[in-house]
Amino acid sequence: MKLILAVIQEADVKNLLSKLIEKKYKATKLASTGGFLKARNTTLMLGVEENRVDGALRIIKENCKKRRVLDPIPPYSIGSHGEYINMDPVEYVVGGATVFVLDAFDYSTEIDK
Ligand code: 2BA
Repeated sequence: MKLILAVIQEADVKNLLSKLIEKKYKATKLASTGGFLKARNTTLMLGVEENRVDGALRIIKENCKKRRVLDPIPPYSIGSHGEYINMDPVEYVVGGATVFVLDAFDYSTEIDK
């Protein structure tokens, strides 16, 4: 069994989850925050049989878009008189998805025995 962790943008969650559930994948949605931009995103956790990992990755790829976002907290610098000078906001390309695939064991099936 594998555990897929997928960090995705909030705008993609609804569509992606319905496609995954339609194909009988089980998923848990966790609220998360990007360390760099400090913007909210979503982490999906999927426990998947090894032979279904590629299918899940394909669905994630098909449903998570790249987007240009502006840093919500633009940088500033301090002028020679100690005044704040606002800098132009920086644009980043976020997504499609940041995905990790880990080895996993589903202990919940053991507890029932
Ligand atoms: P954030 O950390 O808020 O990063 C948002 C976007 O900012 C990134 O998009 C990337 O375009 C840019 N970025 C991140 N760190 C940077 C840096 N040190 N210098 C310049 N630009 C930087 P994505 O790469 O698509 O990442 C989207 C979100 O996925 C990240 O939000 C973070 O929550 C997660 N993520 C990405 N890589 C990760 C990793 N190696 N481990 C854990 N989470 C990760």
